[in-house]
Amino acid sequence: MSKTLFEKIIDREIPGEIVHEDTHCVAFRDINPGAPMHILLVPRKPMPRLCDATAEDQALLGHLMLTASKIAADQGHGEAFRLVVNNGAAAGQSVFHLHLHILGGRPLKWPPG
Ligand code: DGP
Repeated sequence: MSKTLFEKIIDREIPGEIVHEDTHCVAFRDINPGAPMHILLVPRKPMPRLCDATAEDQALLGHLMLTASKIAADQGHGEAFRLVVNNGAAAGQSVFHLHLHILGGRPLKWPPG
C-alpha cells in the first residue's frame, strides 16, 4: 500500500516542521494553520480514522492525548488549547492517517463550524 502524506513526513520524504517525536508519534506544524499554534500529532502506526482504532490501540490513544497536552504546554499554551479529531470526510477529514489537531494561541469559539 502507498504511504500516506503523514507517513512521508514522518519518514522525512517530504518536509515538515517537526516539533516533537517519540517512539509512538510525531508532531509537526499544520501547513495551513487555523490558529497561532496549529500542530498535527500523528501516530507512527498508520490508522486511517479514529473509528478504525481497536481495543489494542487503547494505550496508544492515551499516549496521544497526554502527548498533545505536553506539546501545548511546551508551546506556551498549556492552559488553553483545543484538540480536534476529524473522523471521516463529512466531518472534514482530508488526510486519512489519524491525527489530532492541537490548536491554541487565540480565543477559540464554540461550536466549530
Ligand atoms: P484534516 O482535514 O482533519 O484531515 O486535516 C489535515 C490537515 O493536514 C489540514 O489541516 C492541512 C494539513 N496538511 C495537508 N497537507 C499537509 C502537508 O503537506 N504538510 C503539513 N504540515 N500539513 C498538511
